[in-house]
Amino acid sequence: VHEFWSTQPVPKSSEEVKDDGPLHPPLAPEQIPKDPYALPEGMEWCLIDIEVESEMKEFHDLLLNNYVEDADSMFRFNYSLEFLRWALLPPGFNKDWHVGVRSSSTKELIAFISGIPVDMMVRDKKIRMAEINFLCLHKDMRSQRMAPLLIKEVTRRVHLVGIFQAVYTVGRLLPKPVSTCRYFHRSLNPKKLMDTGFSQKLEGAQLAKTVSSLWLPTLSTTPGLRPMRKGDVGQVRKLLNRHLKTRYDVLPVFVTDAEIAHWFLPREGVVSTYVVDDAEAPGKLSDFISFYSLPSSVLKPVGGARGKGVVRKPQGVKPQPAYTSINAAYLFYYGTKTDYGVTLTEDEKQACGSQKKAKESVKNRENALIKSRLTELARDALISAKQAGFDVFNCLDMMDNSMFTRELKFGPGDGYLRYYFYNYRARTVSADKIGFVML
Ligand code: JJ1
Repeated sequence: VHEFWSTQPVPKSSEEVKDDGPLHPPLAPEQIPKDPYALPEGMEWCLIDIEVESEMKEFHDLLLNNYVEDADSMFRFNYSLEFLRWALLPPGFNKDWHVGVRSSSTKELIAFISGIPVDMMVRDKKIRMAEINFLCLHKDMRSQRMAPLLIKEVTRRVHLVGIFQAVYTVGRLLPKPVSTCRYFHRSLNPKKLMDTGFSQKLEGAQLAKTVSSLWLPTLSTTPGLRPMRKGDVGQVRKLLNRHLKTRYDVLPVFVTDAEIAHWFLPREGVVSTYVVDDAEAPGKLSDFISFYSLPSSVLKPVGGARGKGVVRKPQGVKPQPAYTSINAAYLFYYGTKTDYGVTLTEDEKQACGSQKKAKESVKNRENALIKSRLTELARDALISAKQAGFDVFNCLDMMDNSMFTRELKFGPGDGYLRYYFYNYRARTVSADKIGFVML
């Protein structure tokens, strides 16, 4: 069934994984092919230099017309140029991992795959991995068995620097996910979402009721909330690493301040990060939250919409304005202090009856505190996103997100995101233990 994946170091779908570890040991240098894999006649490998504007435009164009769509092909991810630079040029990036394929005759870019390095923790083990993303094949090139070649080629290049594990996410089911997460959506501009077919169309009293229930204030409520600045980098690194390590089983480790600066300092139209600058101890941060901007093109524009960002059908009898794009914010990382100093009095310990019960009781109270803190932070993220003109706020049911999605009126989407490792067999991880966000 899986002509390609059955040849790769990934667990079989049928296999029940009992413990964690590599499927094969590191390869010796002589086991790694020196030359790129052979491409079909008429195609050639190339590198996309992310710092060269013209090459970036070609890459951006490939994604714009050919990248990920929802199940009904109504929307397609539309990553901005600035976003792609952010995603592919983190500290320690490797330019050889920005791999393209061109048509030999026209030199048109017809496929792409990328990797960036990441230090991952999988339960108690720290593993240097390649994070593989933006695998994209031109629509005219589908079903020519090209994806396996791109995957093998990027794998070869990753092997050359002594890395033998990778992490990737896919909407579809392949052998074999380490975790399955579901998308959740929070409407910020419900009418536009209905007009574009993103959410179910409502009318009359139902519409009015929904719109008013989704109302948000214009100002955030957490005292001391402000955009992150350079001087916050060190504290954000500590908050984040601590939060990830104490709460989740699969998580990246941010080793340097340069990585934090790269991933979190606000970039207009790309990533927003807010920190909570404690009023009691000015300059000491207690929490932060971030989200990134990833619009989707509307593939089947329908009439009825009015206002900015609309197109008119040429020479129609009646103008049929329609939206061409949905501005979506996606929850990125957050960190909140994890030590709330919850302790039980002697009497309370007695009442618990056992050590185990007492520990559980502390955990429950801590979780209740984290839940209310995160809910307030996430509500402020919704408020900022709405003020910034986003139409919808998306997240997965990963991390501690399920603590606030219901209260903040997120609803489940029809999309899933599955997490996979290459050459690492790991026991299944529940969505709420995934602490690693892919762009
Ligand atoms: O965006 C997604 N679904 C939307 C649109 C569905 C249109 C019909 N198929 C959706 N909308 C409902 C929103 C509603 C708002 C009010 C509350 C209730 C919900 O469900 C989905 C995610 O749900 N997106 C996709 O399917 C895109 C692909 C996701 C896989 C990404 C793979 C990335 C691989 C690279 O790392």
